[in-house]
Amino acid sequence: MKKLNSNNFKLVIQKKGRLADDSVEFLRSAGFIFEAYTRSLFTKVRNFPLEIVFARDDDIPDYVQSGVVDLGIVGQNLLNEYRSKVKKLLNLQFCYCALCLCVPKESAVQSINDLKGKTIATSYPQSTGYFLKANKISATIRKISGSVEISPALGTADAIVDLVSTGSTLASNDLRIVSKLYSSEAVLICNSKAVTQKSKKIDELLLRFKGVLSAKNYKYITMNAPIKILPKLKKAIPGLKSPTVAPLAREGWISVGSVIKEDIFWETIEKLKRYGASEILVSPIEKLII
Ligand code: PRT
Ligand code: ZN
Repeated sequence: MKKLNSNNFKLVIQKKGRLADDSVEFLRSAGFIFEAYTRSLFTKVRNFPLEIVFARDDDIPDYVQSGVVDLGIVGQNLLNEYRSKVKKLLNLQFCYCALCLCVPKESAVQSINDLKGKTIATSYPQSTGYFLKANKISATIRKISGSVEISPALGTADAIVDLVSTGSTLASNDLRIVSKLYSSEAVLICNSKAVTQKSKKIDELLLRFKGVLSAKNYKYITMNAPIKILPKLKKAIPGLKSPTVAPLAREGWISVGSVIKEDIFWETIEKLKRYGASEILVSPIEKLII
């Protein structure tokens, strides 16, 4: 039987499920080359001294906290639920969802204050407990491990606390959201000792991961424009530093290139067009080291 080498640098990801494919894709986009056989317990990264361990997501916070592995990728929801003593290093911007308190559409419950004395079914009993306590509401928590959304229809609960992402499960079960307990996304976590003992390796990894995330949040644009509108363009493109400007064969015209943030992308493009820029070319960025 193949065994994990206890001296190697290790990162655990979900073996199968909603986090699994995106975690593999994220690691590959950070430049790591590895096989992701679903039947093996772990795999070696070929071009970096790192072993990737595959596990059930519920076990990930514990593996990292106990030091069985150095790092892990897991939903923030599990950290909140287990109150794990691990260090969160980075939000990874995938697997977005929210833990929500929901009731049947026709329920008389309008706000969380109406939950007094009611029964709430959930796979997140700790998070639900903290939430009720913080809001000084006394209600019964019924812990179940799956298909939480059918509990009200079965008559076993008045409300549920469950993860919601698209909202389609709620809609198909005639449920509505009363309150959001917290938002969640995939996060990179680290064993608290490894943070100091293996800081050089962790920094190397973080540089790669941040490069991937920055690239996701930026685009590269180039455009042609009359030189006289350059001051206006510079103002409109709050680029990383200053834009690249090159003369064009056409008299009085220049080519301008810059990195631009995704979230202000459309409003900036509109401005650029209005000012007189043309042939605006937009390209994705593979990695961006700031
Ligand atoms: O086998 P293992 O224990 O590893 O996996 P699992 O079955 O416990 O977890 P899995 O794969 O379902 O989810 C892994 C992680 O994905 C969660 O811990 C969250 O961090 C994240 N995530 C993101 C979600 C969802 N979105 C999500 N929508 N996890 C579960 N859901 C479920 C939710 O419970 C509900 O049943 O999807 C349904 C609602 O989805 P929508 O899209 O209809 O709103
Ligand atoms: Zn799980």
